[in-house]
Amino acid sequence: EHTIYLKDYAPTPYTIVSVDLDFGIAPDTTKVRAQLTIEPREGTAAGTPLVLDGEELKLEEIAIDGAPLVLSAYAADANGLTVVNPPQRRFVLETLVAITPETNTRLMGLYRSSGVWCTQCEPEGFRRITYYLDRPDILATFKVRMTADEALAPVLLANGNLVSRGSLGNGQHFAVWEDPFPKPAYLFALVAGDLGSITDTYTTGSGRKVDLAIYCAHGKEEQCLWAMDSLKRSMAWDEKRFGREYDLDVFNIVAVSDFNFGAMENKGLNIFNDRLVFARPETATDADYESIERVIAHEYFHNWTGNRITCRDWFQLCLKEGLTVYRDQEFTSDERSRAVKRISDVVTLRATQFPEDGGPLAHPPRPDHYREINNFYTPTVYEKGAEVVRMLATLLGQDGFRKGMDLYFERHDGEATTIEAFLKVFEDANEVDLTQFKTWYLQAGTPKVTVSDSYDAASQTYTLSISQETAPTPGEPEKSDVVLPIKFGLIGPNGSPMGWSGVTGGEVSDDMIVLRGKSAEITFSGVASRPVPSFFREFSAPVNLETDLTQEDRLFLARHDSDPFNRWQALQDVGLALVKDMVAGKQTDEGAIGALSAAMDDTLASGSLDDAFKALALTLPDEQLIGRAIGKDIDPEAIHRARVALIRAVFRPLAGKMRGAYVALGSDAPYQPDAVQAGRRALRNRLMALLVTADPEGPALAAEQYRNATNMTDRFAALAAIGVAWTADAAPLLADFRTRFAGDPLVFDKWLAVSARAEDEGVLERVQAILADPTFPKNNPNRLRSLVGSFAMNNPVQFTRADGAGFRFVTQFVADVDTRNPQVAARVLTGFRVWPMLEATRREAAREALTALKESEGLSRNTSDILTRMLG
Ligand code: BAL
Ligand code: ZN
Repeated sequence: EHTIYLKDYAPTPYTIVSVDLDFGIAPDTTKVRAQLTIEPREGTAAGTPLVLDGEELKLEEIAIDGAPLVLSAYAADANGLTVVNPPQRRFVLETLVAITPETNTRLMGLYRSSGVWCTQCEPEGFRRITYYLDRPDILATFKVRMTADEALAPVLLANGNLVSRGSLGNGQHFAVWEDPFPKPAYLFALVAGDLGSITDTYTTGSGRKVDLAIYCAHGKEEQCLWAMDSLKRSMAWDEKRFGREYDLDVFNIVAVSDFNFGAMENKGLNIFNDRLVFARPETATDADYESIERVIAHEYFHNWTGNRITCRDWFQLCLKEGLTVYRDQEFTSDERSRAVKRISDVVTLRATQFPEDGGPLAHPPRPDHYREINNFYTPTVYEKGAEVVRMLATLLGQDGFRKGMDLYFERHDGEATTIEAFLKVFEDANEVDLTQFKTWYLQAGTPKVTVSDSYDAASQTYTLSISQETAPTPGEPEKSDVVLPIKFGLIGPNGSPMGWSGVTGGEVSDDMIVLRGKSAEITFSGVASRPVPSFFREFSAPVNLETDLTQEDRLFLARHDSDPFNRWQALQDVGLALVKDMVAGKQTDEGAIGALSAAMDDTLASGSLDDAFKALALTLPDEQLIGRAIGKDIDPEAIHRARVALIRAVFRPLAGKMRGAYVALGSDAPYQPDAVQAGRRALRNRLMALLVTADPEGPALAAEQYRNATNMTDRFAALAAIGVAWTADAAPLLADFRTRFAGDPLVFDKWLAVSARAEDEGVLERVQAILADPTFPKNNPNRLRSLVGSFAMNNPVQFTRADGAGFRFVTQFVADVDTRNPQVAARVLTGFRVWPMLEATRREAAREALTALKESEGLSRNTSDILTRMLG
């Protein structure tokens, strides 16, 4: 089978130095004339064929240096074009191909979305536009000419700077764009359509005036203002924090409705899924505003980490993605609250990456083989990749990290490079050895770190025994020890930090232990009384931690830890321990529940904690996290029941205070998406959601909030609480929501997502009916993911129904969508990754559904790759 290995990497015998493209854009058929200036590399033997990638292209002309090729000089097939005996000097290969964007439902290459021609080329879409060496180590300059009907496509955009444009007199017009920066083909982009826009300017630190524009469907212009604001703040932040300025005269963003990714960082022409551009208070939530800000920043930051310095091959994907996620996380931390951002990111990591790393699809941030690269745009490459960069910054300190980044930009600008080169700049800038650190990139799995402690009052010594262990993952039976930065502190009985006079047995600084080996025994001397330890402050490494802390110790940390992350974590741990006992049917520990209730009460009443933090602290671990903590033979229904029971036990006694706080948090201030207002709404909506579960008056309160809401954050929070719990108000409020926002597809997505997450048994039938409606947009990735993706990923009880109906529905959906959009199909299928952990009946039902799918004819490589790995 078609497996690609990192060890087989070799440069191509020929390289492309410049590209001239001429697009004749027209409905049904678009013609692409390409003139590729090609050179043999030094050492390429005469007679070495030139092999170009190409898919779904109709070759109409082919010539070298102006002379048409005879039939025997080339061969074209379903995978590409071979020129048998190319010249052994610089030459120009000219091809003319016909393509049909209108029938391109895969949304890779050039396609048409709501009338707009647009492209998606990462990772391997450019080969669906023209014959090319479609791999990231081929860096060429691009000049692009486009012609199109003036009325159908008044806007003509491509990468780089606009060189010329004009009318051709016959209803057609043209534009020429030139990108001076050599780039890989995956960063190519083109847009042609009838679009509105907003414009602005930004002047860089060195005085370059940049014209900014965001293009969108007519009528949506004012919904792009937040994205524009976010873009300008991103540009300023990258100058201040990383010394990186923008490098072209224009920066364009286009919002399109049909898009597989969230967005794409094409040089000077970012293309966005419109859900990550459009925002207004009536239709977008605070979470939407924050996502837009984050993704606008992420794509912009790619201009340096991804575009100026790109990847040598797709195995290095996390070189640009992990690093750029780290950068966007830092941006959000600086713009909003660092502690809240860190907690939210860890919640996401645990909800997406940990299950991947602990299941059948586990892979290292830098894999060493793949069958389908599209299946590696994963939480591991992105989120764990960011965690690895964060650990590097933690180990080296902010200054050391910045020195390394400066050297990275200086040394590798204009290159397609590797993780090895990335680590080398930090080694050289800081004179350290990162050989062992590299293991983080090469090995899958979430390490488990176990810590136990003992205190000897007579000698005033305190000893920690720390060890690490990573369980085997598919294809990796043996694991190496990783370098673990363990930020920590010792807390004395009065809640203050405790010092020590000496330390032996480990690598310890004031606030960090670095564990490199399998285990260490670290003894602190001069410790006057038994401390309570706090480990992995700021979640300083992506691990699972096991300690022998008691519930009392944890509640002590929740109150006294100077690290807000660990205060939050301590409450999570208390709740998790209780709910696990409840699932296991152990006698309810009333004392411990009362103590957690009191801690929640204190949190709510605190005058020093901010609202956004309180909202997170008042959230108990979700059902899927509880399932993973149990680890095997899990029964999602039992977990659901236990969690609901715990919420009632903890919060019912606080219901009166919570209602009071809920009322007090109400505000008439006009909506602003800033962190302070958003935090206030987050806390108020958290209280509302808890009351829906814990207080008989809760559902009525939520329904009233729904009706009176003046912004989508409050309206959607109420709808979600009611719709997911499927109370008596759910059906009428969902119906109201649907008609109230009919005609807004992004709000329809919210309706779909809540509809799919309802916890009652009828949900599957309703989801099937929604999908079967002939008006349902069956080719739009956002709609499909909102409905079926939400069901498979976020409805843990009904997706895993013991009768297997949830599983069968999803596999049948995958088989159907796979024929049109394999990327969407494969992504939804990953929802099955929980299956090996389920109890036997559900596990067998899942196996049957997956096995039946495997027997379908003609599955895409995307889907069959996931399926094969899923079944092990
Ligand atoms: N490069 C694909 C979209 C993103 O990660 O920015
Ligand atoms: Zn990215």
